[in-house]
Amino acid sequence: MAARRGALIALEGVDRAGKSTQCRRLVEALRDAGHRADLLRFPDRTTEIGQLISSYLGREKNLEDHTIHLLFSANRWEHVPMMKEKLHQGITVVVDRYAFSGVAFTSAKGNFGLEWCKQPDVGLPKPDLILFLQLSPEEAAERGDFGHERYETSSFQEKVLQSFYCLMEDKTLNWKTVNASKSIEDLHREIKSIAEKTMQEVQNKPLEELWK
Ligand code: ADP
Ligand code: 2DT
Ligand code: MG
Repeated sequence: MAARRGALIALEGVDRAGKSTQCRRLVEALRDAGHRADLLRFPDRTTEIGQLISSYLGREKNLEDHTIHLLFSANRWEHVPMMKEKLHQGITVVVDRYAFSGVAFTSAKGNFGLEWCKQPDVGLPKPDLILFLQLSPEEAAERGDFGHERYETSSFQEKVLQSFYCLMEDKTLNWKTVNASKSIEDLHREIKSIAEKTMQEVQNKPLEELWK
């Protein structure tokens, strides 16, 4: 029998929903519980492509809308060999944003159909679980102001949210919505329990391809 594989778990949600906080807590807790787990964030701003993306987000550089979309996707593809290797070695990979942010943000610009936006990410490792951290714009506002990066405005974020809802209608994906207005600890406990259940369920199943 093939060795048990790790699970691919993505966290998505609106700005300030707590994705980065929960990703860190989840990986720590899984490791404390004796699982092998690693964290990845997209965009990964440390690679050459990531640095270009970072200067775009920081408004130091302007890039044409299709171009930046493809760079965000390329930034995921450059990690695929390493992600597959980890998963097949039994390491659970937690990702802070994934292709769903890619599609939601570009399609929120208008003039971009969801299908076009999805194409570059077709065939990426398919997440076994996508946790959507749901938080109202009012509650997000209580967690501090927007930063100064591109996309950080309430009107744009509202469009992004509508695109996420469209993507969540795809029943071939394992979306789970969690209430992100809970305390960090309560939300963490809920996420850890869903993650461990998924890890158990998929360990003997083949890794699938996204949107294929
Ligand atoms: P995201 O990565 O989704 O943008 P972060 O994890 O960076 O969100 O959290 C945004 C801010 O909200 C941070 O200051 C963080 O400490 C705070 N925060 C995160 N989760 C919660 C929570 N459950 N309740 C209250 N504040 C939170
Ligand atoms: P953070 O680093 O704070 O998460 O912000 N984005 C992200 C895209 O437009 N396309 C993508 O494919 C991804 C992964 C969301 C990163 C910003 O980049 C946006 C917010
Ligand atoms: Mg974050």
